Amino acid sequence: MSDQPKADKTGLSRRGFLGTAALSGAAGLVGGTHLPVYAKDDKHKKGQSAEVGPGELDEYYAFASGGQSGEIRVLGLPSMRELVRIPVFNMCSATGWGHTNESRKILTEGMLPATREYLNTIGGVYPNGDAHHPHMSFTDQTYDGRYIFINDKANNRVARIRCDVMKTDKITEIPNASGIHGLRPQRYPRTGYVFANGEHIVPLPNDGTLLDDPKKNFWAIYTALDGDTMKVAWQVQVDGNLDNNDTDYQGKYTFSTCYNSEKGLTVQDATANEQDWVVVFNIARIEEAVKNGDFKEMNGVPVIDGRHGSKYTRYIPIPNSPHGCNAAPDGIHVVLNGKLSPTVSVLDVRTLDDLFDDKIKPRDCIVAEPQLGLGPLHTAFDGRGNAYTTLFIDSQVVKWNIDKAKRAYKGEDVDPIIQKLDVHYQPGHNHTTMGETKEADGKWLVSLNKFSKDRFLNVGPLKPENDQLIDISGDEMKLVHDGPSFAEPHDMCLVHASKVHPSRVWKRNDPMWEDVRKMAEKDGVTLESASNVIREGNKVRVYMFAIAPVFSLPSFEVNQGDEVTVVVTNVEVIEDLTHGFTLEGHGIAMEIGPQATSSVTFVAQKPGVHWYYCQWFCHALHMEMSGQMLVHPKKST
Ligand code: K7E
Ligand code: CUA
Repeated sequence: MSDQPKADKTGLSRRGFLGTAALSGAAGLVGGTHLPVYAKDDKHKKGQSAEVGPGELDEYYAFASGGQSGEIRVLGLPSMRELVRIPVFNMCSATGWGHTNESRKILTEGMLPATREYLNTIGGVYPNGDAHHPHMSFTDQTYDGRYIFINDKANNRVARIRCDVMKTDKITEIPNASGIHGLRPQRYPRTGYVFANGEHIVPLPNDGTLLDDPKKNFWAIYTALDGDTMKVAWQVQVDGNLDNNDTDYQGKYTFSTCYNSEKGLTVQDATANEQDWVVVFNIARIEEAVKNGDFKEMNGVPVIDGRHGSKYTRYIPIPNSPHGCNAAPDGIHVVLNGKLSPTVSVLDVRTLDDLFDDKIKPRDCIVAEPQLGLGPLHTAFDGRGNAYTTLFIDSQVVKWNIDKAKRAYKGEDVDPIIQKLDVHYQPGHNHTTMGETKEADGKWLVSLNKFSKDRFLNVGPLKPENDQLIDISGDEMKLVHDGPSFAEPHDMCLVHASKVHPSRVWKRNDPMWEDVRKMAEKDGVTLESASNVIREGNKVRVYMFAIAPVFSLPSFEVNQGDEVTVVVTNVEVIEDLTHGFTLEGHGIAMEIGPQATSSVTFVAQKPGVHWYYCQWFCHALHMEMSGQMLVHPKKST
């Protein structure tokens, strides 16, 4: 680690910064350059191997959020090879996500009426999303391989991804809240609830009636969705704003940090207080409130008053503008990461019953507060009692021991810090293998660094981030791999491969194309053997199937102005034989996996011959897998 550039507290690489200044001074260059750092020995090869040979499989899936790209990326770990991308909140040129009827249904069905109205003015679906926090569903405190849930901060949504086919199947817009940020699935007994919080304070309801006096009129909302139905179960109105959240291992409490207890609208206002807080939500009491009607209904969901003095919440003061919120796999401790304070605060969940019964004071729930370094953002765990906290400003990951931190808090003369490792540069999230489950195995840690600066070939002003793989299996953390990533895997969830069981081909009765199957039945068409053009007024439905290297319809004819729906079924039964349907000049491309059906609807506006072709390489005669849509011009009257 010592041969790498060190970062200083301004967030600049000291070597990069000085190097730039020195070089541009000496050579009279404008802009300067960086000295490359070459790999020069194999010291990092000691410890466990991150090498996954050709044809070998990784031990873990990494589900990485795509940040502003709005998608999920699936990587293999420890190789860090990117395996697939799952479109979620984005539109996807390769798979047609956002264009096919199946995906547009998923993208619109869970939207609020006002949003749908707005979306009609921009093409019907949101083209973007800001995906931060992917987490797998749990059963009995560990991953169960059913779903990944992820938030969209940009457009206030929560999505669910089916792990059997690795596709998004539900998206819900969260009413009343703004800037859906923290997201965590319930760990016990199962998911269950998916908790998501709104980072930004807004009027309640946010309908234009209360636009001023934020301290009096603006609120943050904590939401519990039902992970099975993806409907909002309840919401809680709180003081301050909300940032990151987590849940306990017992199914009793869920927590969310607040960095803006001031309810300030500017940075100065929002950082004025020395302490903000973590809000603790009492799930059983809130469920009682829903049952007993102690709530206001707003946009169709029960909103419970959880402001100071409420029996449903408690506010525990935490220094200072805390950010990450991480429950340890011991099922007892929750780490609140201080951000503007060099400390993290450790909460013991066993104290919370007494806190809610008013037998103790909020700060009595804090059992350790080690000083770790500058800018603690997120903490991960190895299941051996150690914690790994990212220090954004110091550009380090610090390994520390929870028990020692507790002893130090009680006044014993022990240093909880075990090791600090430089990372490159400015880490946000970090994540350990299985580290948010009771099966935390302490093998690997990934540090998701926000800046790569000089670590990779220069690609211009917009650089990749750097996801670094760290071996934590031994006593010392060892940095073993730099992984450039583009805009911007924000967080990831590292799941042992034995937990996930994806299908090899689709099942023909998948609910994904239920609508199209019903439509075909009405039209008297069998999707698997279809070569039909059905006309109903100016609506035309074109059914075909795909088998390498042909579409069952080599051409079809429509009239200018017709609304055309093309339905393609891939009848291949073997693995990895994906077809596609791209219609030239119409902005239409869709993926059709083996045994899947996909459909798309458009208006045939341009008279002439328009070729369609298969865009997924499928056969030696893949280039020949094509056909023509003939559009007859409108008769002039
Ligand atoms: Cu730390 Cu959105 Cu996860 Cu950013 S939050 S780092
Ligand atoms: Cu079918 Cu390429």
